[in-house]
Amino acid sequence: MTAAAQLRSSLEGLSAALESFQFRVPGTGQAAKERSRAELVRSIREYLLPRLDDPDAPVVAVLVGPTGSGKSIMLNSLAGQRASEPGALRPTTRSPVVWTNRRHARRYQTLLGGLIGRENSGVVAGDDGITDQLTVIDAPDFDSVYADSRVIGEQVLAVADLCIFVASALRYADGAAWEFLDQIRLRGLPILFVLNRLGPDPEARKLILGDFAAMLKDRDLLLEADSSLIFDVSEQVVYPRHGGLHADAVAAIRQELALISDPGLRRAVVRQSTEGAVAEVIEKVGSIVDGIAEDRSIVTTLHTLAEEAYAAELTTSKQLVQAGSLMTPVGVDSREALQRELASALSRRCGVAARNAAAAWDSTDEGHALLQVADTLWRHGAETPAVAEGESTAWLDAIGKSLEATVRRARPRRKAAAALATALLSGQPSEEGEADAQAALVADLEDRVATVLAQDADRFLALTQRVAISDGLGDTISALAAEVSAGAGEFYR
Ligand SMILES: Nc1nc2c(ncn2[C@@H]2O[C@H](COP(=O)(O)OP(=O)(O)OP(=O)(O)O)[C@@H](O)[C@H]2O)c(=O)[nH]1
Ligand SMILES: [Mg+2]
Repeated sequence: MTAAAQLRSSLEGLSAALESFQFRVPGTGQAAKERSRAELVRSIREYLLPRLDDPDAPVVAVLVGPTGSGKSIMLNSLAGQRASEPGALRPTTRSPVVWTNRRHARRYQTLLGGLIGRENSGVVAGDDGITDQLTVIDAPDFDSVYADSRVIGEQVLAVADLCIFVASALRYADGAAWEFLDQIRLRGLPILFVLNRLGPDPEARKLILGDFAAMLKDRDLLLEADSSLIFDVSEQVVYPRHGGLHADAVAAIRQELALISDPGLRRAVVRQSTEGAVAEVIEKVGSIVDGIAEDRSIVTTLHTLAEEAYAAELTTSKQLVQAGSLMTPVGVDSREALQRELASALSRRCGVAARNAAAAWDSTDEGHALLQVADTLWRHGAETPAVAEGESTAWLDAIGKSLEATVRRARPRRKAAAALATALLSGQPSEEGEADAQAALVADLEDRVATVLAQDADRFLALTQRVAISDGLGDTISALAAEVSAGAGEFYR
């Protein structure tokens, strides 16, 4: 197998393992854990695998930056056409716009899990020479009031080979931008910096550009605090015809992007961005594996808490049976009434166990959250009365059977059985019957209490099973990540 095929197949395996489960334990970290799992799958499935399959596909450059910095205007200026609608209302671009060559347009129809094709977005295809080897995507901002803007921005970033960061000279130093840039840097993406809307005063321009360059250098985003590494664009008229600036304003940026047509440079860019993406995947797998371990330990704890509550209740119930106080069979002499009373006593014990188990869960964050979705756990299960009914009938039948040898006729035997049951439930074994046989009947009752409790406990245990992540999956994922890492070592050697 070639190094590329090897890396590809280990990434496939890793992605499949990451898709084979979900973080289901509710509570504080769940949403974040699920998001990072999904992001990881996306960057493998939507970026790395297609990229490794087709290294000669156009380089994807993504325009990113704060809302209103001029990203859409920048795309229109590069394209010389109204590709993306710019606007005064913030934010304007709500879903990505792809500017590409007709030959490549089909590639992007299904990109980004259907994000493209929504209202006000889509694929704009033309025949500009620069798009032979380059596709530019205008992304939504990352800092607007719309939370989904940010999520979409991150998804677009995941498929990028290159970033064009557009900042506005009016406001280039704010927090959200740095946070976002950090994310890009972690991903190892090459970045071009554009400072837009600079004023005409040369002194002020020098100052602002120098300041911006120094800030980028401070954050390891530029090698040198050298303002010539930043593309400067003056505030100027936006042509209504194409919603962009005069071609001269972006000539230097276009020239830089045109270098991509050099196969060597393109390979280097793709290499840097895929290598960065692989490194990021491997790093993020670590926190997924930690998350799995965390979920597993929470599930074990909850499982144990429920088991302990039911085990404690079984002990108590057995003591009650021995003491003759599981129920008070006062005035109960008919078999039907006894059966009913015993069944409801068994359900009551389950109710006590359930309340204790739920209270134990409630004292933990995750247990509390699980109880929000399963609030019937505070009471005995809906099936429990029927199960209790069955067990109490079976116990009375067993008593009847034990009397078959001594009381031959059915009617008197029923009466005798009710009397013996009453005696046993009161903790006062009858003097007439055999002691051994009576002890066995008490033991049988204890077993039946255990059966009813166990089926009631199953509700708790089934719920923990439902949110549990299977044993060994964390190790499997770690091993697959190690394989990816080894494959990358070979491939990027
Ligand atoms: N006159 C002038 N206006 C500009 C210039 N650059 C940006 N603008 C203004 O900034 C506004 C926002 O530009 P857009 O290109 O829509 O900004 P954006 O970064 O795409 O914003 P979002 O889509 O919200 O993220 C435009 O409506 C223009 O009025 C410029 O060089 N000259
Ligand atoms: Mg825009």
